[in-house]
Amino acid sequence: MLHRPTPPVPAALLRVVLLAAAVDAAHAEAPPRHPKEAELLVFSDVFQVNGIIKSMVGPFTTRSIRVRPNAPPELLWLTGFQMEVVDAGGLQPQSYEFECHSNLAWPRDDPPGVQRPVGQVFTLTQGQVDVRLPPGFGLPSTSAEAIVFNSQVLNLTRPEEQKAVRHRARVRYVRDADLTQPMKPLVVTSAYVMASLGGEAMVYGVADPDPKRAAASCHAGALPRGAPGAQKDALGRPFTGHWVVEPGRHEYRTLVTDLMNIPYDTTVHFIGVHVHPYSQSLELRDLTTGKSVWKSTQTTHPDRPSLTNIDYYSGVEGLPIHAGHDYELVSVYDNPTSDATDAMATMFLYYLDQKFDKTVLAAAGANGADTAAP
Ligand SMILES: [Cu+2]
Repeated sequence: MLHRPTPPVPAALLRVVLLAAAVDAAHAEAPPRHPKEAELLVFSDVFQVNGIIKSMVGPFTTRSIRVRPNAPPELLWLTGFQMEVVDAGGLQPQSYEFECHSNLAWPRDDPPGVQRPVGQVFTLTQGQVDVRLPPGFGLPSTSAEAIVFNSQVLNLTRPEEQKAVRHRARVRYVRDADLTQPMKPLVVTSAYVMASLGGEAMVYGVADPDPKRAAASCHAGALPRGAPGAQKDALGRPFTGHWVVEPGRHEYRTLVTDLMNIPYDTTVHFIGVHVHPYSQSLELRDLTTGKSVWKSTQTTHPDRPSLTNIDYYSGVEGLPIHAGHDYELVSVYDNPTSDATDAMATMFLYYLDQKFDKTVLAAAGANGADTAAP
């Protein structure tokens, strides 16, 4: 998980479904493209797959990219991201079972006058490999920024496999200069489920929770082998966003109010979801109202640990979100095997940026603000 501190569809909702039978298909559905949308093609290095590669620990590529490398600096709107697994030559489609995740991230330093809460631009995961913001919405950027492309290979299903594959991704964007109507700016924040590594269930960041918050207590869990270390909450207690899932069905909760850090009442127009195989659902709940904000469901192949679908949200109308409310994430995993597996459960929330000032970014671009990659 890459975090900095450490989508008109009919009505408001568009569910994107990649059928179980289509795990090797080239395309999932995404919302309609913007009439002026362009794409940048990006390739990972060649990944050699020799047997099983667990989640989050396989070979990966990290590289800085410029969306319009040879053009003068200008204001751009990032509108979507799509990936395919291909052979080493870059042309022949291969199974999505070789996709762990593909990320686009902002450079380490934001342009002057711009503050982005998390580093994420877009994250794709096996089961959710083709996403687009709703029509008329974008993530503002400048062509002078070196955006970071990161892609990691996976193989949970083919122990005998000996194969070289690459990830081929498309970064979707619209030039501000091509617009006839202004884009609505979105900003990304995130929320993720965590396990307590302190030996007992704890509420993230809260020492003495009231009963409502106490119900969103992180379960006591363990780090999978090879996973990076723990992160500490404001009270110095260890947690992890990547935990071990024992056989059977489990429900995990986390209080995510502080992680989301919503600065004002606004609306969410896109939610990307990152989970691992055997995840069944991930729901964002408003603890203040007691209502569900949105729930994503997932499908794992009936015979093997391969995600065939992860729902995401992309809506023009949006989902109201409030600065003074408490929120929890509820993740359900059902591990049908007799062995432990591992989990992550993250929502990337894209809310309407009410403070966006186009002139600030335009000025940064015009000055050629050459931002460094992490
Ligand atoms: Cu993960």
